[in-house]
Amino acid sequence: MAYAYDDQNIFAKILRGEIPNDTVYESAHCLAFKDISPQAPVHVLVIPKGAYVSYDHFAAEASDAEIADFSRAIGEVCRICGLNGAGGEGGFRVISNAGPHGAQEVPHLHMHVLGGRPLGGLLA
Ligand code: DGP
Repeated sequence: MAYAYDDQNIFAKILRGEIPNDTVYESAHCLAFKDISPQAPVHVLVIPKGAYVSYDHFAAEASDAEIADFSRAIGEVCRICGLNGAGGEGGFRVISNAGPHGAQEVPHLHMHVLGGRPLGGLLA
């Protein structure tokens, strides 16, 4: 299927430097910045620099380099923010909303990285 990307979405504007962001991490293919409306002590959004609407779009059309970089970026954000999912104390959640059923607000692929408190059950 064809994926339509709206280059006027707020994250496209952040990537173009048209609106500011609080950057946590940047790599060749990704930018990670603090969510404007944090739901936890750590709430970072990791986005690819490429024009992808959602994870299925990204998986279908991104290069292997972009996919690897995105995966590494999420791990780097966890490391930078002191989140550790490998047992013991703490932990985190990575989630990506897509489309109307996923309650996606911004139509540019983003992973929410949440942590710093017990997050409770996944489904409300
Ligand atoms: P979602 O529902 O998954 O599309 O979440 C979009 C998130 O983007 C939401 O948690 C709030 C955040 N957000 C919206 N506008 C801005 C913005 O201008 N700057 C930042 N940093 N975050 C934003």
